[in-house]
Amino acid sequence: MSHYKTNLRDIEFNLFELLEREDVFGAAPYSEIDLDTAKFILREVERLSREDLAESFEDADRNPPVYDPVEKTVTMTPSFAATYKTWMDAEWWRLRVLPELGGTSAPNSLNWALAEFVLGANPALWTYVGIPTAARVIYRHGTERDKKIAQVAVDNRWGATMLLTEPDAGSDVGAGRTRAVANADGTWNIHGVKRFITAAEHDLADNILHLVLARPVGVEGVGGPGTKGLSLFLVPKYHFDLDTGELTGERNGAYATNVEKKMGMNVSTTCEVTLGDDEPARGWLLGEVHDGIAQMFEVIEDARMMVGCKAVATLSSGYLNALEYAKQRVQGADLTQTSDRSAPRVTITRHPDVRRSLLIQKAYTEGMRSLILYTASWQDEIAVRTAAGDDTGLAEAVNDLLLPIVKGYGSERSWVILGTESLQTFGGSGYLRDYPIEQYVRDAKIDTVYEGTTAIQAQDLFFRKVVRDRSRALSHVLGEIRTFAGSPDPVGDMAAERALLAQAVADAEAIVAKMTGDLAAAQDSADSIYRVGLNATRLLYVLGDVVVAWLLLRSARIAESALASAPAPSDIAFYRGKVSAARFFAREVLPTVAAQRASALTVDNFVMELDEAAF
Ligand code: ST9
Repeated sequence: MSHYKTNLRDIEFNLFELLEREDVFGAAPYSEIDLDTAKFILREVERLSREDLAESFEDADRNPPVYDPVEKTVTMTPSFAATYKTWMDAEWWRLRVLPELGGTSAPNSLNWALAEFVLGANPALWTYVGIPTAARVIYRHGTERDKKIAQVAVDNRWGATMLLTEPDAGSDVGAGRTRAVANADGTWNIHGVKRFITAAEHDLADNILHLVLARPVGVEGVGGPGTKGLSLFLVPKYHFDLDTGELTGERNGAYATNVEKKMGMNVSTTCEVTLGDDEPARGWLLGEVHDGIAQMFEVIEDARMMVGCKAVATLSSGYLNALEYAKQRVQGADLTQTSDRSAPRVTITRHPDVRRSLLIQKAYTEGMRSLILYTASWQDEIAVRTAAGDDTGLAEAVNDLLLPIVKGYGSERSWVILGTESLQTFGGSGYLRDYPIEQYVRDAKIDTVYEGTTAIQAQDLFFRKVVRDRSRALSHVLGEIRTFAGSPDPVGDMAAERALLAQAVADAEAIVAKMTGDLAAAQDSADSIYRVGLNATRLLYVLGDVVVAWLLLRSARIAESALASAPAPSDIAFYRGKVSAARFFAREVLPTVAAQRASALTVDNFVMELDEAAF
């Protein structure tokens, strides 16, 4: 039986009842994907993920890929290689490929809904299917030559990687030392060592296209210090004929010189890549312009969305596995009968603390699923507006604002809830390999780390997405939430929860005001910026909780209306669950925002002044 438990009903609720995607599906630029087609694809990918893609999840963890340090090659786990082939042959990945490259343009809201299934079934699979994203970025920024490379890579289903990180350049990408030297024939030779590179070596595809950040040397006006001195190069594992796309059989000098041993995601190879050591590593400058960090960030933004989606996909299956276990596990008597030693034993779903735990798992899972699909709906908006020639400024700003919340908040909350609530529901059994939860926890931890740590997401959120944006997107989103919180509820009885939401918005705004004030004060007293740094992750979590509470309460309002108008009997429990999850989240989580506000206002630089010896 599959480890993977899906929630297609909730995904459809989000797309069609909460986010009204039927207005977008079937219209330009998504005329090929109408509502019926979208529903069919959702059902197909849900089934494929649960029945087929999930199959190698456990085997590939226990029997990870084998690295040969002499040949510098990796032999993948056979069962996982079969899963990869199943997914590639199913062709659904082409919904993410640009139409210009032979793909079908599907709305991002649909694509991220599908991604949840794949990432929940077998999260590492996604890391080997980077080519749709890589090809999109190459096509957008490339010359005719680069577009041809993108086409060849898609047609031949090559692997793709992103090579940013180096041993001494992790969060600080601008500290990278990999160099690029121009050749007379227009190619470049790359020299350096990259670390923590996902999927940089495997035998799943005939070739791998590395997207490499390197610093050009010897060219006037480019290659300076920091991220702005980096350019992006296309460096294949094997050389190929640029006209025909055929592999020449000649190896390029980009080798996996180590594969890391890790806590989880064991089938996703994490490689050290040495470029240009014994043999030259030749590549092409993307678009013949030195704009590497901006180009790479288009890949990074996609990957950050992916990480948030992966985290929530795993939490969702973790919760549903815990729920199934709790419904069967008989242990102890009902709390009202504990003094009666002969009282019947009950399933643990009868115990208050288990109910609390299940409901918080459900609320975070469903609220963060809404967060991801809400963000994706802004990405749909950008595409629709672009196609119509309309201004995309606000849509882009809101998407940018939400991305660090999706990645940073989504990964942190998922990992913590998986470990403290989902695993805990199983008691001692959760610690065993008999159940998938222990692997979920191991596989999910990386989500808070790669693609920019939580601290990086928090800084990105405040400095770039709030301050640099002059709060345009933040004001828009908080304004929407305030309007919702203040509006009457025709059918439900959630006035108290809406009042909690209104208060939480005010608390969040007070934290932003405090941080903005500290930032302004840094002009006179530089160390005032430390206070901003001390509050940054707090703001990330607070805004995440506020947005998630809002989406849950909006969902509850829709569910209450549906319940008031005689829904299908099979839907009654679903809608009641939506209402209860929102109510519970509002009452449990929103009051904590006030406590965060109180703490935020008291942050003090004594933390920074403390002697290291005193830690
Ligand atoms: C990694 C791999 O962790 C994990 C693998 C996951 C699996 C991937 C799955 C596949 C997905 C698809 C992939 C396709 C191909 C690959 C497949 C691989 C499997 N938004 O603030 P400044 C830009 S990889 C947009 O001054 P600093 C912008 O151009 C490692 N752009 O920064 C800006 O210029 P301007 C992941 C942004 O102080 C310029 O950068 N590593 C954003 O110089 C400079 O900005 C990380 O994520 C943004 N949010 O540098 C690094 N931010 O201002 C984490 C910056 O003029 N570190 N730009 O617009 C950071 O993000 C740092 O904050 C820093 C700081 C490097 C940006």
